[in-house]
Amino acid sequence: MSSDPAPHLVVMGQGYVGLPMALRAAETGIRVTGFDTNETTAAALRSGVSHIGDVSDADLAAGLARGYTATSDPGCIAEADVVIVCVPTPLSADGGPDLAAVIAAADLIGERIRPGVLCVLESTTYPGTTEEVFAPRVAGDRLVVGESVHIAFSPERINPGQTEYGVRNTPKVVGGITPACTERAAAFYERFVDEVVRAKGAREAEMAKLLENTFRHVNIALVNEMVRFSRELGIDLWNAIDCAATKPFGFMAFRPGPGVGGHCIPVDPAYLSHRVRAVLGYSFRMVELAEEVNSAAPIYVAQRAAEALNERALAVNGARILLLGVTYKPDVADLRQTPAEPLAARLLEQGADVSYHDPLVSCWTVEGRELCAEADPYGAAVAADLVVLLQPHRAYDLARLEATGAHILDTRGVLPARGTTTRL
Ligand code: SAJ
Repeated sequence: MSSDPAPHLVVMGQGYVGLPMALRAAETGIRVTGFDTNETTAAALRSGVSHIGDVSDADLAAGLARGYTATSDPGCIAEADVVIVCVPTPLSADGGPDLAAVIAAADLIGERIRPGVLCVLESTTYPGTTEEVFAPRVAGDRLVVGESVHIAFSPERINPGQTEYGVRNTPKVVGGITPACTERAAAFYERFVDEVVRAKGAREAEMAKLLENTFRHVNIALVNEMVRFSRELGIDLWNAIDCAATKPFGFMAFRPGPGVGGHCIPVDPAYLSHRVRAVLGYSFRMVELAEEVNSAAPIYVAQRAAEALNERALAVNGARILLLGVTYKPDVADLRQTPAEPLAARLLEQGADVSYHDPLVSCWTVEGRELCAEADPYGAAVAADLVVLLQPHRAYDLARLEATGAHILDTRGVLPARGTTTRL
């Protein structure tokens, strides 16, 4: 732990990454200002109202009591000793990186910071972004990186919806533009993170994050492809995975599903494959194939739904189909890139009467059509011609669902494959 006087930290972006980070730092006596371009967000935070599911109003109140504050005035950057940038890095329309928020933040910093400041980018991006895009805007021709300004990259590792790992106990990878930048950033994070891992440089830290999530994307695609031919071979892949998962080393279980959603897994690998193609002129084939397999998963579910109805001489056209769990993963109220959307669109296109239930989604629109939200999933299951279980939220009583006797297509392998339940 450092004995230096507590610095003034400005965290740019007060979303699911920036806000928990700001409040953790404030716990250790660091003076923290949360900057967000959205004044409505900043005002709500100042008033003690959290817009982040994993941050309670009580957590926020404790931060405010320790001196945390929020603002949309970039003037706060001029008083910062440390600036951490936690802004979104979505995909652009052409599937490449959209660094607009990173560039805007870097420009705001470059216009205001005093000499001697540490700036860290946490937004997930392709290797080279910190050095080629972020640092030049921050330092400009006014400051010298590694001397009058220190710049590093440190990937965010916030995992929405789970509480076992938080900012403090998730190891923090840090890589600087120069060794001095690495050391300065590491020393700063050591004030409020239990374990800090020094990368060789910013590019290695950027790549570490993309490796973490590309690893998931590719392995999810592996089982999403295997589940298709396993079924045709008469093999229960779900059981095979459970068996393989008993291996105490050298294996990590991933399971088939209706597709890969969220703002991390389907996005981060695309940053890498786009960079490889843009700089080196050839494709990162594993990622491109994984994207092909995973993006086809919702359509495969629609095909399996048609097969399940067909077994009872029912057509998709006119069938009452109930989707259970439409968020991108269980117990997270987030619809970003949810595979439920392309699935619902395909079923609607085929003439199905689609309704849904999700305890976390009160209103859901697919391609401009607001779908009926069922109040009672079990009663709706009985009335449906087919139930498609997408996300097994903890709120669902799966035994009760099975006991309804409804015809269920289980896309997660969480129900016994018997009676009127069939698996993907
Ligand atoms: N999925 C499958 N099969 C699996 C695992 C996931 O189909 O075996 C699907 C999920 O349903 C979801 C998508 O893939 O639609 C992504 O799931 P995820 O479990 O990877 O959840 P995310 O997107 O919230 O990923 C985050 C990541 N955290 C950060 O980037 C900081 C990831 O690195 C974490 O490993 C992951 O949470 C986690 O472990 O929950």
